[in-house]
Amino acid sequence: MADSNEMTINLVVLGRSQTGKSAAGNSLLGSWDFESRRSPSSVTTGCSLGRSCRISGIIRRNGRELTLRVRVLDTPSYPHSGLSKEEVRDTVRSALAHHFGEEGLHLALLVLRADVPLCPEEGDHAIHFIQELLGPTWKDFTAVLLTHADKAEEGGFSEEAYICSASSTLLSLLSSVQHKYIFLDNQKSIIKEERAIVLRKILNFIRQNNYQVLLLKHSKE
Ligand SMILES: Nc1nc2c(ncn2[C@@H]2O[C@H](COP(=O)(O)OP(=O)(O)OP(=O)(O)O)[C@@H](O)[C@H]2O)c(=O)[nH]1
Ligand SMILES: [Mg+2]
Repeated sequence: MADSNEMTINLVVLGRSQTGKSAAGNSLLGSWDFESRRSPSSVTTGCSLGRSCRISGIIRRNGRELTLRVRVLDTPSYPHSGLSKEEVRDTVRSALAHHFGEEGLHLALLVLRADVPLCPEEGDHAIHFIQELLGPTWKDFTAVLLTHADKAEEGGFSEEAYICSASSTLLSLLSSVQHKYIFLDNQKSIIKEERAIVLRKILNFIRQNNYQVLLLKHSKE
């Protein structure tokens, strides 16, 4: 996981089209590695790995400061405007095995828009897809990233009020991942301080899971 001074965390962003997966990847990396734009068709068509530079001031262990490195795998959406479910699944599966096969995955971030309700069928599809990718322990390795927090706020919802009014589908999803969720305004989190807050939350989730990693092997079906 880390040498004595450094720790690397491996993350993947998953979710529907135009939810802000690539933007979230950029926010976490503090870069513009991934193409992110509004579009009537799915923008990301393949997986790509982005690496952050060394980040200090985020994590301490045994009284010592560690340097953090973040690796994020950006993925095509599911469902996708131009790829079948099987194509997306196989692409993501093989990229996970390729990039994180040896070190393992710390956390999958299921990206949902905070300003759009999560409906039952959509929730089921997302869960089924993550289950297929991560296997039976998916709940331990999944957190929900609620992007467009700025839009939800414009609608008058603080985080607390948002959760009180959220759809039962979202609440049940949050409950199944042990309430690991983060609100994110991708337009703001490129700011260093905002990014540090989000990274600390992610590290907390990883700590809660005892720094376990999910080992993802190539599999043929
Ligand atoms: N206001 C606001 N806009 C956002 C936020 N996150 C993403 N966006 C915008 O939403 C649009 C789509 O973002 P992407 O990052 O391309 O979304 P994606 O999920 O990667 O999209 P696909 O690759 O097409 O699946 C872009 O114009 C982003 O700037 C956010 O938190 N707030
Ligand atoms: Mg994208």
